[in-house]
Amino acid sequence: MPTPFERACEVIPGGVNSPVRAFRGVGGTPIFFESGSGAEILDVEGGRYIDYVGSWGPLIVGHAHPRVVAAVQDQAAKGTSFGAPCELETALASRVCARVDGCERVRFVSSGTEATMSAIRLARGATGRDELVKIEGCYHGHVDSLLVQAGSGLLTLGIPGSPGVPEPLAKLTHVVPFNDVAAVEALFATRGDRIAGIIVEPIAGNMGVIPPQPGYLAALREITKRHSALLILDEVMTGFRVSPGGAQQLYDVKPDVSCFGKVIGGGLPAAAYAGSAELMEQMAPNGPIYQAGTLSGNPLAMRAGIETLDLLDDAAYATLERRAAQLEHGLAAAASAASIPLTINRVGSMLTAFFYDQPVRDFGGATAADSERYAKFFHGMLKRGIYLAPSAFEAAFVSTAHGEQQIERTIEAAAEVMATL
Ligand code: KE4
Repeated sequence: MPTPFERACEVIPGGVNSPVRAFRGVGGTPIFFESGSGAEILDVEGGRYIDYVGSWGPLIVGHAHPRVVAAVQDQAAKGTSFGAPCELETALASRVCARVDGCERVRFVSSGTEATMSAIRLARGATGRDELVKIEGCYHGHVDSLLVQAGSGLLTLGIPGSPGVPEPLAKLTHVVPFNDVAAVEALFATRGDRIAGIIVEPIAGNMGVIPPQPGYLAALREITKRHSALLILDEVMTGFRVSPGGAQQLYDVKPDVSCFGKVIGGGLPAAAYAGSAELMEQMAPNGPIYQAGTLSGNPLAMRAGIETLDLLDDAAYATLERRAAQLEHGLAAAASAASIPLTINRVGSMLTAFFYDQPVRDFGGATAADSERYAKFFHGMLKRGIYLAPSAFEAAFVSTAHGEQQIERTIEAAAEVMATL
């Protein structure tokens, strides 16, 4: 009898609809899940796990939150999509504008990739410039212009990060290290008048969690302003997670364009890009810059997003902070007891434990960490009913549904596994 993965591999490339799910980063066979409730998920063989992937960030209030389920069920009974304006879009957009200082207009799309793709088109269209700057190790979805990697040597010109990305397009994107202001200054000194904008995860989450160094985001803001380029903060992961107003509120930096996703859809396909009225009204239909989408602002996703944001009150953020701190401290204590070098980077309810004895402040640090040891840790935890990201270069997410006992159980499991590493 073929396994679920074998059957999937017969009809889906690699058996998965997104590569990171394939367990290539940790080895082994991906688990097929069939249900989730609160902080726990059930696989098709009845295995139960405490879940720290949370669908890669959207499930900040846990799986199948009763209020989210009820809202989606209620909406589904009224029809799933109109392809026409619906007041739910206004309701969610208004919540975003109320929470995020400087957001006066919000355009919904269906994925974080669409949000960042639209944001860079807006930057290019609004400035009339073609070049972009991205940060090494930051991921913004599979946008051609952002699937580029650092060029060779001192050259910052991007080279394709994937076959299918045309070299001439990749060359328009410069790649500089995270937390390196001098590299940005030097780049703008020579090409500032050709750069449309910088896109950055304000807290890196796709090379593992790496917070910005003090002053880094403010420096990006100052340099882009000085060169009339746009600052795009990709808050697809951090938005509404690390604070009510996202990382930009936490670090008091105001971008020209913000990208949101994950939490804003509450587990359904919704994402957005947002900014001032002056800038955003340059998008069609009022402006000439084109972007569109059949299911943009989908009513089901709007309802799930509204319910999720409405559940994220001050008490919820306090709970997220308390539980994530409990996990961080417990993991650190377990590593110390086992004499295992561990660097934990955490901002609010997103964290990464690097098997490394130095601080991790950029891509070089993240890739110097011991990813093989992480793979062993991952499987040891899996055996003990704890589901972590199947990659050393991702974030673990704590939700409001993770209770103290579940965190304690996670820490006990970590202590057992670390003793075997
Ligand atoms: P999506 O197109 O996957 O909705 O969003 C792309 C994206 C944009 N910006 C940031 C900061 C992101 O983290 C992401 C997507 N994150 C990955 C994992 N960290 C999603 C998981 C996957 O690719 O399957």
